[in-house]
Amino acid sequence: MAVKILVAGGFGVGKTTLVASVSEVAPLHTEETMTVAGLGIDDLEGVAHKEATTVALDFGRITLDTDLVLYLFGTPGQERFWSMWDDLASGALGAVVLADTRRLDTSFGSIDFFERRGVPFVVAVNVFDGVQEYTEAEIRAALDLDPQVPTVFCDVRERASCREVLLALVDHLAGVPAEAVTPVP
Ligand SMILES: Nc1nc2c(ncn2[C@@H]2O[C@H](COP(=O)(O)OP(=O)(O)O)[C@@H](O)[C@H]2O)c(=O)[nH]1
Ligand SMILES: [Mg+2]
Repeated sequence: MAVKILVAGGFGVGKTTLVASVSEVAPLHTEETMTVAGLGIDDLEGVAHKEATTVALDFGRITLDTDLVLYLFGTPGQERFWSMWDDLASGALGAVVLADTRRLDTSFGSIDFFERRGVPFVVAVNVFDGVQEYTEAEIRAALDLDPQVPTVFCDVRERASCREVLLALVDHLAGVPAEAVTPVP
């Protein structure tokens, strides 16, 4: 079975890195060097060395089981690309929302998007530089997560860690009653 999964979250949270870490195929991504037009719009606070921003999408594939293949679609992080999200979400069974505790607010939009469309998701907290400053309970409260939404900590640079995130999502999807899911047309 092939399943379409979205990887979302704010600018610089690690979406491209996650897709590249787990993909068995050379990840496709379209990066455009940030232009003067992007400066001032993209929130660079806390993103130390980021030089390029993804304007199209990341795409990767991972075989989790002999009969379970995930196709991963990274969403563009900035609000000015949200017009693409409905197209991207079409046919998606679930999503990973990445979060950076230094800038949690940048993940609100993704969470809201999936909640409103009934797309099940897990929140994966990308622990930058091994510094986990907040407890799971604090993060859940700050993001106002519903009790059934799983949270996991990860390092998106590590393949095994990204696999754990995807397994958590697959477990979560298996437990979601079909009537709770609104198919995106
Ligand atoms: N130190 C550290 N850097 C990371 C981590 N995850 C991503 N990065 C870096 O942060 C920047 C943003 O990541 P990227 O995957 O491009 O974010 P995206 O905008 O969500 O696609 C890149 O320069 C990554 O190398 C992490 O866990 N630790
Ligand atoms: Mg990216």
